[in-house]
This record gives sequence, C-alpha cells and structure tokens, in this order.
Amino acid sequence: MERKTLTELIYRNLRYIRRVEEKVAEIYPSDKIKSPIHLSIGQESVTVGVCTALHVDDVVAGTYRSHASYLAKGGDLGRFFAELYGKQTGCSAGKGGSMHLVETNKGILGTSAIVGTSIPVAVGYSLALKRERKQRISAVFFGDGATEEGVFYESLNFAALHKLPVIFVCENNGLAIHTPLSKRWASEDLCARVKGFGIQTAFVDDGDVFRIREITNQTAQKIRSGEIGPFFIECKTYRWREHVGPNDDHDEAYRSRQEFERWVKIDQVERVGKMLDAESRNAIDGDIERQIALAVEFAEKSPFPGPEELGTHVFA
Ligand SMILES: Cc1ncc(C[n+]2csc(CCOP(=O)(O)OP(=O)(O)O)c2C)c(N)n1
Repeated sequence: MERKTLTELIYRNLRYIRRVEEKVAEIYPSDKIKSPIHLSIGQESVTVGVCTALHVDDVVAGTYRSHASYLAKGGDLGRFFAELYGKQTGCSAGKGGSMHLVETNKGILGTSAIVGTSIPVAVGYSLALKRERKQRISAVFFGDGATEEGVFYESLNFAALHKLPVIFVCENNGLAIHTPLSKRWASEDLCARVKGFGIQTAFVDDGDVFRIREITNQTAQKIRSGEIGPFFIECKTYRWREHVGPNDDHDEAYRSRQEFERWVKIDQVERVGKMLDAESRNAIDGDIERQIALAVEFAEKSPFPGPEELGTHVFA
C-alpha cells in the first residue's frame, strides 16, 4: 500500500477508536449506558496494528476491554452504541453490554468479562480454520493479567502441538486492576515463558503502531503459508483511564502521573496524526465525528428489548 494511504488508514482507525471511547466516557454520567465500561484509551495502537494487517475473513476475540478490537475489525458503530445502551438493535441484542460484543459476520467471535476465557475459544476456532484449509487466521487479545490463568498455558500448548493458525496478542498495560506486574511475578519476561511452549514471539515496548502492524503482517504470511503455527506478540501499552469507568485515576497510589505522561508523549494517535497534512487530517476527523453522531442517534432512538425477549438467547 502507498505510504500516505497507509498512514491515513492507520490514523483513521486510531482516531476513530479514541473518539468513540471518549464519546462513551462523555455519555456515561447520563446513565444512558447501562453496562460497566472498561476503556482502552491509550491502548488503541495494539488492536489497530494487528487488525489492519488481518484479512476481512480472519477472526478476532477479546476481553471486557475490547471496544477497540470490535471497532478495528469493522464492527458496526450504531450496533455498538445500541449495545452499550441496552437496546434491541445492539450487536448482542442489548443483552451483553460493553463487555460482550459480537459480530460474527465481521469475524468478531465475541468478548468476555471472565479473564482469559476468550483465549481457548479463539484457539478452538483456529482448529476449525486449520481444518477448513482456507488460510484464515484467528487473533486473540488479552491483558497481562490473563497470562496468569491456567487456561492460557493449556491454550498455548494445544495451539503449539497442533500448529494452529492463531496469533496471541498480549496488551500488556502492566496492571491487573490495581496490581502491577512487579507484585505478581518474579520475572516479567512474558515472551520467555511462551517460548518454552515452542512458540515464536515478538515484543514491542513503545506502542509503535507501524511496528505492530509489520510484525503481524509478516507473522500472518508465515502462518498462512504453513511455515509456522501459533505466534505470540507482547505489546507494552498504557491504560489512560481507571480500570472500570469513565474517569482518570492518576493521583491514586497504585500508579504515577509521571508514568502516564511518558506514554502521552508517545501517543500514537497524535504521532500518526502529525504525519498527515492538516487538510487530510481535518477531513478524517470530521468524518469520524459525523459517524459517531449518527451512531449515538441510532442508539438513542432504538427500542429496548420487549418482555417477550426475556426467554430468548437463553442457553438453559
Ligand atoms: C476469571 C476471573 N478472575 C478474576 C476476575 C476479576 N478481574 C476483572 S478484570 C481483572 C484484571 C485483569 O487484568 P488484565 O488481564 O491485565 O486486563 P486489563 O484489565 O489490564 O485490560 C480481574 C482480576 C475476572 N473477571 N475473571
């Protein structure tokens, strides 16, 4: 792809996700949004880097902090806002909220509130993809906290053993709620642990969206050609807002404002935006604001699920 077009694509995605989540935070105090929200403002470059390197028919899975992967993989914005509002037109029919986003026709397998649970789902799906022999790939996003779940290691082993087409993407923001990695592990070297399963790894320490995209691109080619099976990418990143909710919490004791400011200096939305001329940037920004306004209006005007919906989508 031509350099300018790629920069515009990346900027559009980064800015889109940032502005959507800022809008969610702005609306939240009105109580129109009915579910808890876990914002990924500051972390956008990971999903954008990965998803812009995937094909449309590849699939992704995520966590409760996965607005970004839903949006980066092309999930519908009106159905996203409607889901947060608990409306019938939401991507999970208004029954899942912010933590349970699904859009299978866009390859979004689903996101889950229970730490680590979408990892085996993405691995299982990658087994189906391997058998289908169409060179499709599954990518799964999760936090550093999820690497403390037993199922993460079971999934790594199963994927390595069966040489499955899956990319594990750890969005390492260094925190599990309020507990830093240094208080949870004697060694913070996640890649070293994963290599023990016979899986190749990559580490990006500064959120560089182009590098994350390039690594994903090269990895995806190797997976599609059958040269390798699973791959693990660890991306250091930083959550700018509180663990759950719309506010910031930089003056609370568990982390420092200086650390936040270091990440703001290398913010990828600003960095990539500055690579564009003012005219292109303004055009993209304007487009995004219009898209968001339409999506919010769609959510506001949509009906809530009726009483007859109480027993539908229920497993047992
Ligand atoms: C199985 C399970 N255990 C505990 C929790 C409570 N919990 C919710 S978020 C969270 C921290 C997870 O941190 P991480 O995976 O790093 O993701 P981040 O919130 O940083 O994106 C925990 C322990 C949960 N939801 N599920």
